[in-house]
Amino acid sequence: MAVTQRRSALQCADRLLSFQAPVIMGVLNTTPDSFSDGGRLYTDGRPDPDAALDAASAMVNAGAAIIDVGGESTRPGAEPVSVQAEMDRVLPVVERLAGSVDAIISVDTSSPALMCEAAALGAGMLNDVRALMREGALEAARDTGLPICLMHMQGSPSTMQSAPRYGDVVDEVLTFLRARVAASEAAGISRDRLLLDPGFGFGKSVAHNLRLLAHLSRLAGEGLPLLVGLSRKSLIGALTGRDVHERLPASVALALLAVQRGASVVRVHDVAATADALAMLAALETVES
Ligand code: 9MG
Repeated sequence: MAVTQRRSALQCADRLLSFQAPVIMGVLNTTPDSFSDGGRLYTDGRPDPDAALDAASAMVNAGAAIIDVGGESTRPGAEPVSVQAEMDRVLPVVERLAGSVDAIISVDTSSPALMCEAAALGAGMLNDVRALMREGALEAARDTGLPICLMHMQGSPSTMQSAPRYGDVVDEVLTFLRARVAASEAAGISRDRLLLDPGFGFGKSVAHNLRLLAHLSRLAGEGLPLLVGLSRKSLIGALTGRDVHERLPASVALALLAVQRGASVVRVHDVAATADALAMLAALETVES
């Protein structure tokens, strides 16, 4: 039987990210229209780097090892944003955070220009919901030298939830991610810089999301760290009837379920509550069964 070798750490610019314990990635949206916390970091209609620093520091103090800074809303139905608008939102925040927070700064972008500029300002990771499919993204990401999260999405944010269709969602996500790993390697990005993400909620029905979560260990079997984002997503609304601001308990439960099924990194809004839940899991794992 093949034994999957799991990586124990990842070099993220000048910081080492250890996978000895599950990693929490805190979400920092610089968008005015994000689905759960849009506009929170705005003062007088502009992104406020000091407010971003306060929010990031609070997440780091609560247990986040990565802060994911995004300037494009990818909620279902979101309209595309110009690269310039995305850069204007994200770069001042990356510049303010890098060197000031004790965490890796990840940049959630598909834009090659933003990848390069953010890396030059001190970002330590790239998170691309389009898996480096935009023209020039493979080369830009390669040249940053940073680790990259490749995520699966069916369609685009503006239309992806209208009628997602799969034969077998797990097989198709796996096939797509393998192809993107191969494309990355062909472009000169070594496999040991990559993380994989099934893209919960990105062109998936509730049934698709549940099936992916149930079979997450198959994706973990690829031997690359798995990053999973389920926090406050619409499947929770569909299954509980809860509004986006009432989804903390279910979000924490899903983070725990994902880690139990092989996720190395959980992308969350509610860092402190997630850290407490993961501490309970870690305590349980110290007991011999
Ligand atoms: C930006 N973004 C929103 N949801 C996400 C998810 O589930 N995974 C990743 N990698 N990025 C996400």
